[in-house]
Amino acid sequence: MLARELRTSQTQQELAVIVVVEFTGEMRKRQQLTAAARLARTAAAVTAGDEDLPNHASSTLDLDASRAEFEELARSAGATIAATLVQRRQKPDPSSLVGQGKLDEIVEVVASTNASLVLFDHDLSPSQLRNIEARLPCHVIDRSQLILDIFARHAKTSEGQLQVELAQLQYQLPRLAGRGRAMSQLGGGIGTRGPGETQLETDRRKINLRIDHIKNQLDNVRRIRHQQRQRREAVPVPVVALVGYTNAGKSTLFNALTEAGVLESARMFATLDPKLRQLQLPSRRKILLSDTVGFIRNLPPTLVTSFRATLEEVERAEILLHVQDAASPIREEQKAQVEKVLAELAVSAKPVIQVLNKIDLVPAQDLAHLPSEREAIPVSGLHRTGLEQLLLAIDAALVVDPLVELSFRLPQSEGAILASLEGGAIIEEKRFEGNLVFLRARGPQSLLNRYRRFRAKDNERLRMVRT
Ligand SMILES: Nc1nc2c(ncn2[C@@H]2O[C@H](COP(=O)(O)OP(=O)(O)OP(=O)(O)O)[C@@H](O)[C@H]2O)c(=O)[nH]1
Ligand SMILES: [Mg+2]
Repeated sequence: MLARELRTSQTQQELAVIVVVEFTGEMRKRQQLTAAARLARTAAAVTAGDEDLPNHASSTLDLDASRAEFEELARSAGATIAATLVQRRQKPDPSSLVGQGKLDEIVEVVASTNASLVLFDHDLSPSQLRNIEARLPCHVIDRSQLILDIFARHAKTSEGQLQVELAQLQYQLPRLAGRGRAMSQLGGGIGTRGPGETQLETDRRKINLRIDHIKNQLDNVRRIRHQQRQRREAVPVPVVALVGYTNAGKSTLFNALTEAGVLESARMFATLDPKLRQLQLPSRRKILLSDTVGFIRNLPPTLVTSFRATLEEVERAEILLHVQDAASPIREEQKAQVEKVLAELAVSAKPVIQVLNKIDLVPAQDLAHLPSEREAIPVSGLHRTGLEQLLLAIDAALVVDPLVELSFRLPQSEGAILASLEGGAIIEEKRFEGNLVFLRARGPQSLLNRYRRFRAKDNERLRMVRT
């Protein structure tokens, strides 16, 4: 299949040289971003998280952390790391990104380690990619291509696979187009179609056809999803979406909360397709909990678009749980990155519950540096601690279908209704009066309203209940 040929997944079990680059000019931009994130902390934040961001971590720590993150990405893609080279410069070199001196060094290291792959922790323009490849006997893959490759490995449903393929093709196209132009000049006026066209131009046309085909298929898949959703919304169950940086522990927490068997993995991006499970809160109200794909800094824009379906649940969620890795040295930066993506999705006005996951990994003396329990709920998805407080916080934040208290008097023969009330509400009081049952129930308005015809008129109580 065309996508298989084009897919950049040459990375299986490959020996890779990693090149981590940091441009001091770009760092300044990142600091501005962190400052912007502080401003963006909206009044809507349920936990009123107003903790001050600490001064931006020193840039050395920054570089170490992003190097470790990229190495983990490379391993997720199946690469074995032969060597890591670090380059810091003021701004990117237009023709080779890293500059001639560094490129010479990369060539040497590739030769001495026999690496079959060079991975750049930065995107390369089509011409940079060509220039670097011209100097090397092996494949060169940039950051976006690597992330796409990992996405491709983890896409499980046909929708996910289509989305990844679309993103890969869209990423390939300009790179191929650049080379295609050069080739057609060599071809010399033979024309752009027909038997005389170059292989790359044929490829480009095939890619465009394939892109159109995938878009059609995706439209169909989405239409079906939309119909399923409408059916689901006939019985309104609010959606609560887990969001967060990749590897923060969203799927682990999702599992812990729902006991559902969703794939957990130490590899990054283990979740690519939306996961949705129903769950009952302490108030007996039901929610749909949605697990999502992890966010990462510099997510390729084509991916953000292609993964819209994954993030659709985020867009329609009533509450977001922002899961953070409390033990990560760059937690604040990861948080800012996630908030940036949320802002792009125009969902930053939604209530957000901040969750500090992996609290079990935080040494006691460091706990004081984290936001207080009032601002962010400490949990361990792995050890299943703090879950009760988290469920209570979700309950408190839920405004649709508020909790009400109502008394009923109904015949004992109405077994189905009794079971429905006892299953869906908290029974505060229950007594038998001959053939009748008196019940005082606290639960979701939608449920209690359904049986209003059995309201106990003599002792009527209908009031909002604080959760
Ligand atoms: N110690 C500890 N490890 C955890 C905890 N929660 C998750 N982990 C580990 O962190 C790793 C990543 O967990 P996942 O649940 O796959 O993370 P995720 O956020 O879903 O990752 P993506 O789907 O890739 O974005 C796994 O190795 C988990 O076992 C926790 O509370 N404590
Ligand atoms: Mg996951």
